[in-house]
Amino acid sequence: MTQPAVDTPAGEQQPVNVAVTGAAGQIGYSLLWRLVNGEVFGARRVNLRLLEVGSGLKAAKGVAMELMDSAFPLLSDITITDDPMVGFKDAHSVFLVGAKPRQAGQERADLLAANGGIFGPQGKALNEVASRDVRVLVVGNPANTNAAILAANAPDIDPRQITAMTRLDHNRALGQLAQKLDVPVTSLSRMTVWGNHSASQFPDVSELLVDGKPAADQLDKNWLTDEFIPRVAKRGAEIIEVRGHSSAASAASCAIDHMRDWFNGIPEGDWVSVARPSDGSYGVPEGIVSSFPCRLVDGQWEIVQGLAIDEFQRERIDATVAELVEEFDTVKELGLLS
Ligand code: NAX
Repeated sequence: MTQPAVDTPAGEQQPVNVAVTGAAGQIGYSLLWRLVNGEVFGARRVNLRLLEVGSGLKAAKGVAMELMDSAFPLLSDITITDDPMVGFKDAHSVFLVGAKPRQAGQERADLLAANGGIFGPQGKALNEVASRDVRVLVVGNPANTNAAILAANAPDIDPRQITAMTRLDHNRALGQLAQKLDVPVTSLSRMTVWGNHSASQFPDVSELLVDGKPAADQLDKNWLTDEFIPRVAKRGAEIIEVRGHSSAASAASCAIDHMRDWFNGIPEGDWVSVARPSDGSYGVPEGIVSSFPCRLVDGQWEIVQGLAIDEFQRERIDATVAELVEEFDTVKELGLLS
């Protein structure tokens, strides 16, 4: 279903095709408005593809109606569909937000299998119809392993173009640190989150800089291990307890940060946390989608090399990677990687 285009000024650049799954969900409702306001794709006009399951199509239509009512000059066209082959056609930027939530009492393997039923076919569709330079961000949980399934099912797309979101964990860490150090977040650089977007993740301040100077001596070790690391790792559960719903606006905002940086670059000398297929760096097995410190090189997220890893870091990285390996082995046994 295609909505009539909102009038747009003639742009000099080609429009960008942006697909969002889970478009009628709560993250989608915060995300979509910021995809058409120019902050990610600059002055390029945007063709939005809203993907939903059948039962979500009516609500997606309502969201599209509100987008039209907002009269964004850069919004060119909206397509609403439940078919990834339609939604991903020639897509340049893809946000995979829709996923199967964990049911009460559900085994992890069953959750992985249910999501494999979504991300396997979506990977195949991307492989077949997306633009060859497509940039993909998986938000739907379990995000890392969903991205691994996706990458395995899209063999013709460079695995570096398939990422999962740990930018929310990264930004949560920056928020906590800025408060503790009483500085603006803009004073902080070189924060790293390693591993899985789960409670096993390792928010690591070993390389953190405050106004360009090492921050580690300004932070108490006990505060880091007993308060900071668990608070960042369990922030999602804390938000649910206090707000009564899972993180939505913050997740959307961090998805915007991730894709904006991917299209526009990050400050010289800094890095951000990106979950991408491992190339074996820092002892993380290849194929596993793990969070790493990453910089952009020729438009691709490359893992920052040569960081010294001490015993404490090694233990924490190994623990979160072990969880990812277990998830990867499960989806492999379930035949979801091809
Ligand atoms: P909602 O339940 O509000 O929305 C999800 C939407 O996805 C629903 O409208 C549903 O119909 C749709 N959907 C399901 N399967 C689909 C498919 N195959 N194709 C298209 N649409 C489909 O969830 P919301 O709060 O928006 O969260 C979405 C996902 O983000 C969840 O998996 C959630 O766990 C995950 N999160 C990931 C975060 C991260 O940092 N990586 C943080 C926030 C969030 O928890």
